[in-house]
Amino acid sequence: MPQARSEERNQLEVIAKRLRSHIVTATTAAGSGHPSSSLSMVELLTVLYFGGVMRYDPSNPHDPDRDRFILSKGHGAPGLYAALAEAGFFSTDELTTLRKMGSALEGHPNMRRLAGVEASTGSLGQGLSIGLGHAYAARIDGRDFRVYVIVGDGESEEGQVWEAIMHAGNHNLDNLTLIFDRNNNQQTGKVDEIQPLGPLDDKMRAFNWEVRTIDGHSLDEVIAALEWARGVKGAPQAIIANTIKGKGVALLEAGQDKWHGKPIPGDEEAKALQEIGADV
Ligand SMILES: Cc1ncc(C[n+]2csc(CCOP(=O)(O)OP(=O)(O)O)c2C)c(N)n1
Ligand SMILES: [Mg+2]
Repeated sequence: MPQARSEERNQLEVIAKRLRSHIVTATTAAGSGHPSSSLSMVELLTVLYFGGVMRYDPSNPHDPDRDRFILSKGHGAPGLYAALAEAGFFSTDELTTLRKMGSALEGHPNMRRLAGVEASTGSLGQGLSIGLGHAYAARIDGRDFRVYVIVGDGESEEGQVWEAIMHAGNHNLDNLTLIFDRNNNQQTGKVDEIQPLGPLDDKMRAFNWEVRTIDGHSLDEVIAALEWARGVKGAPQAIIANTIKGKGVALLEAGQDKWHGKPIPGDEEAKALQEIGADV
């Protein structure tokens, strides 16, 4: 790897650790929230916001030419907030106001209260349809912005997700990238034991999407996949990111089907932060 490239890559690793650390401290301070669901998408958020993928300007958050990121699995809000704060949309000091009365950092993202949030999500299944609308708007308005949506694998049981997939494929929306956070777990157990998604890649191809499956915790694979997505013409792109729910914290990784929506207890926090290895 050339020198400059490897320095950027190291910087991304540092940012990923910072995001993990913010996720843990904010949810533990709140005494509620979804750290494990946030931790599984840290590398995805890191590359989208800090890997030169998305075009955005925190001082002009409504720029019509900005790229859009929509967190359809809105309960992963602590992850989104950590990325937005590190990106400069608001101060990282605010992160520990998560879920407190009066804070704009609500349990689920509220686009009316926080710059950088593109869609108010949390009711699962809706984000891809919203992203589809933005992608269409770009086409109609002749703008070249791109739209990225992260959907959970449990969330993919929602029918509306498949309506949006069908529509985007039929209408060749190549400015739309869907990333599945494929952590194999949902709220009450394993996706495959509740509602198996089957061969997701074949299903997406059948809906006229281009597909790639990656290790969602490999920064290099995430970088390469998002680069690939930007080059695809004539079809929307799906990235199936294989991830681990609670990635980076042993306690959560060991019980991926048991920690949904639960913060790390205060007396386990220091250990978790040590495991993450963040120096924030
Ligand atoms: C329409 C709707 N139904 C149920 C819920 C409650 N709920 C919140 S998170 C979740 C599980 C989501 O699992 P998944 O999409 O796999 O996300 P993960 O946390 O694993 O990343 C459920 C059922 C919700 N928020 N919205
Ligand atoms: Mg899941």
